Amino acid sequence: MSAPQSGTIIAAFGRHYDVAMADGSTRTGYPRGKRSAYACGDEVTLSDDGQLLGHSERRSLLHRSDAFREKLLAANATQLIVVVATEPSFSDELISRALIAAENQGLRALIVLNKTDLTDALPAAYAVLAPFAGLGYPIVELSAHTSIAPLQTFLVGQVSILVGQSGMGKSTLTNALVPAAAAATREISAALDTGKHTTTCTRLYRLDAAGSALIDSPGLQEFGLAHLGRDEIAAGFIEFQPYIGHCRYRDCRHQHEPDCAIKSAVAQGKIHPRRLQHFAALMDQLAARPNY
Ligand SMILES: Nc1nc2c(ncn2[C@@H]2O[C@H](COP(=O)(O)OP(=O)(O)O)[C@@H](O)[C@H]2O)c(=O)[nH]1
Ligand SMILES: [Mg+2]
Ligand SMILES: [Zn+2]
Repeated sequence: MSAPQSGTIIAAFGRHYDVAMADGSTRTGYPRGKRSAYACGDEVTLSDDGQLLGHSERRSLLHRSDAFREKLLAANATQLIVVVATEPSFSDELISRALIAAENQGLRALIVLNKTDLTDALPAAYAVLAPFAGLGYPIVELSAHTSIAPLQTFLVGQVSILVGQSGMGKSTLTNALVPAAAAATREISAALDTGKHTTTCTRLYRLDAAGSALIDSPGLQEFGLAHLGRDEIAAGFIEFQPYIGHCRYRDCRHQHEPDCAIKSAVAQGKIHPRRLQHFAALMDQLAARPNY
């Protein structure tokens, strides 16, 4: 037996992983035990016979969860990119949730508004994005069919994960940014045609030799944050921070309590009402949790 080798997980499937090894080869890794505790982006050690022996300490870990299960999205990402589009319509609550997850893990965050070629739908998209535009999150407008140039400078030196509802154009963006991704997509559709099962979860693509990388994740309709507590959720609303601790009640939920600093800030136009609605929805979910 030779010594275990180290590598990086570049694709996470249900029960196995693709691991890019230092020598440039790709090997398949299998977790020990039933529960998969690895994510795309994890730096792992692999035994001779393909067992995953562990991962190094994560600089970040993105996951989403509901009351019943938790799903790891990516390890060691440095930037989260929420992809929305002029069409179909998208959920601004999902944007807030993704941003909270990013803030919680200390990731940079930005929003891509894709499909700007569909100009009729632009005003509506701008209106939905307005609450985020004022918060300092960059909003990069582009048409993935035409040019991905506006996004490129944001990717340099970052390990970026694309998240968003399906149909927003994440895969189109990835294919435009990474020629190898386009090839993988073709392989997958070919495999699907022949009836083979190829459920890709999340995939990491290297963008350059300096370590910039892009992670494409499958579309998500929900971004559950059941693994975060009340204070962690509140901390994810960056514009709330100056007001936190200034409500009359220490345990203020910022809903119906008197002398609420957050509600006052909303009334004064300093916090967008949609953002307080998103916060309230998260608090309701938290309260409905079995063991809260
Ligand atoms: N008009 C237009 N359509 C686009 C653009 N980018 C992607 N699409 C289309 O949107 C659909 C969903 O794209 P896809 O990349 O599969 O979205 P994903 O589910 O987020 O990965 C596809 O039919 C794409 O061709 C764009 O810039 N303009
Ligand atoms: Mg896709
Ligand atoms: Zn309050």
